[in-house]
Amino acid sequence: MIERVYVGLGSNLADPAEQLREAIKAMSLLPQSSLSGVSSFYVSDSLLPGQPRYTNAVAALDTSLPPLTLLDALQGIENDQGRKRLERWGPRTLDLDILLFGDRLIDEPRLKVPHYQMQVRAFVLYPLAELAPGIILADGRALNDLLAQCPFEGLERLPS
Ligand code: A4P
Ligand code: MG
Repeated sequence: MIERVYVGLGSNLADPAEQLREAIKAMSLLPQSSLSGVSSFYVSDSLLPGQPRYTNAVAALDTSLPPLTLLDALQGIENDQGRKRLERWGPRTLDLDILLFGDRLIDEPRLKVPHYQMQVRAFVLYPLAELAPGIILADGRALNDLLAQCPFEGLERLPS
């Protein structure tokens, strides 16, 4: 079964936009998968003070990989791009989060989907809306309602 997955990308070190482009190329080479869209890139302040600004985007992937296999593959891409998991929440060259996985609700120790914080993150919701306008999440929430609660303020969309 092929399912549509939305992956959030973020970077705030080592030329973030280039990190995102490399990650997108790597995702396009994943087995049993095809990349079907990439949003604009957006720049915003870190949620945590004292860190460089982040560049974020969302990619759409059609895949028949099972969720944990895809998570392993995405973590492999993070590691290949030099991410050091020294501190949780620390600055990172690349963070790949599975936002939505078809119409699944996943609650496993290593994987929670929909991503637990997406509803409060403009840098996730606005790029997602470019690829999936009007989508209803597996838990019944409407993206449009989440957008209405989450101001665009503070996001800068980079020209493509
Ligand atoms: N995990 C559980 N669910 C998922 C999922 N849906 N997708 C587990 C991916 N991973 C998931 O993640 C920790 C563990 O979460 C993984 O081992 C996986 O099994 P991590 O990537 O190792 O750690 P992290 O990135 O430090 O934590 P997290 O929670 O992903 O960090 P956040 O919440 O993404 O915060 N400001 C702006 N403007 N833009 C940003 O992108 N990002 C952060 C990092 C802070 N501020 C930011 C941004
Ligand atoms: Mg993460």
